Amino acid sequence: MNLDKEKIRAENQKNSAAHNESFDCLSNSLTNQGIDIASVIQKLGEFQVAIPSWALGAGGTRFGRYGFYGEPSTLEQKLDDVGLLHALTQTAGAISLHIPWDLPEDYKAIKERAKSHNIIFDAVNSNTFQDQKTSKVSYRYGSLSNSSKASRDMAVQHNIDVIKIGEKLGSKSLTVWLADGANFPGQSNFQSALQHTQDSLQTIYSELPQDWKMFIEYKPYEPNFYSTVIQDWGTSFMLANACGEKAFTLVDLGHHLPNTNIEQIVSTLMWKGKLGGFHFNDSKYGDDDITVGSIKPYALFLIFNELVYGMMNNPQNPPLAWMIDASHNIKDPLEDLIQSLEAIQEAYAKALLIDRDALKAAQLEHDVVQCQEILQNAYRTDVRPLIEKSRLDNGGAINPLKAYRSLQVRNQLIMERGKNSVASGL
Ligand code: RM4
Ligand code: MN
Ligand code: MN
Repeated sequence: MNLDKEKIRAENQKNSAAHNESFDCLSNSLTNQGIDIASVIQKLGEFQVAIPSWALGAGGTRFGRYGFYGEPSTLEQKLDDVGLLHALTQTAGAISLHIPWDLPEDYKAIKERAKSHNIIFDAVNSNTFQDQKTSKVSYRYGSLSNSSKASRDMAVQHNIDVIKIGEKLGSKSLTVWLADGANFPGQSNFQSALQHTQDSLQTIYSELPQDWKMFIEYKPYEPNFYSTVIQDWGTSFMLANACGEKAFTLVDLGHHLPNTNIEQIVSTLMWKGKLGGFHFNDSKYGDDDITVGSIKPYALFLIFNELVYGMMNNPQNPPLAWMIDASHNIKDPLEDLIQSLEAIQEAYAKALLIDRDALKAAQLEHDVVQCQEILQNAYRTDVRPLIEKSRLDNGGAINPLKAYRSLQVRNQLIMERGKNSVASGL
């Protein structure tokens, strides 16, 4: 289905009085503080986040999966869902595909469909954590790191195939996330596993088109519970350096041990010009993949503080590929993604409000109290009217969630697709 612009406009009519009132009030107060509101609103509009194809259906856990009615069961329908999100929010202008969950059949039709929704193809993700029915060998004991050459070769070839698929769609980057590791001490030799991984990544890298990037994602545990080959940012950074200047580290917010200072990792990588991609989600314990900002919104704000600082001060770091990597069992996936997009925009907007000159001065004076005041003054500002304004200016909904419900989008999807359609993926 397509969301008619007229319908969104009609929804906005209902909310415009309340929006205008809160926007006027906030813009007066921010202008008095010397903030250039127009530039903040423009930056918010430019900030586009890719939606992963696997977040459009309900995710599962190892205890089961509760599907959601009207899930997209084809790649075309997944594109339609991202199109709906983009029409409402104007911030979801890209999709990230996972191969082979999303194998395109008719490339021309797929590209046209994406174009009709005004969405582009972001990073393509390879999958060497599941054996396919046609696989001749297994990833049971690893893929790029496997001690068996046959398994490594198959994983390398898969990544090269994924690049080829991405090229046909107009993607410009490959994300490699490895499940490789060990479940028990002694199971594998750490150094050989790392050496094999480096060799395999270098082979894949040598097949990367000139204008492409490779993102290397790290994760400390799961599905292996004793060790993961690319366990942390340092390992990813080291491998990216071993590959070359088109290889970068990818930070996924859920891929850290509890209480890790993620903002400091972000800062270090940007300073080195090696932060390439970013996966948003939130978590309480591990890689929980729940709605962005639902558990630790202040941590997200502090991360955005470093991202904004890096975008302003680190020309050595290329523009980042932003993606939501969330998926869970309970909510309507589209409502969940709308909430995540809102949380991302909110943290970004707050980080844009930080008075950076004042912060620098307070840091140099060692005025610790003032440093905290400056950060928290930005954090405590209710920036939602700015986000509403940016969406409104770009043809989106003032309140996407309200509009989604009032336009009965899910009911229409169920009518089109049937109640029991199931999305491919996790
Ligand atoms: C992993 C990781 C990857 C994602 C898979 C589905 O934990 O976050 O980015 O591709 O999950
Ligand atoms: Mn991820
Ligand atoms: Mn993950």
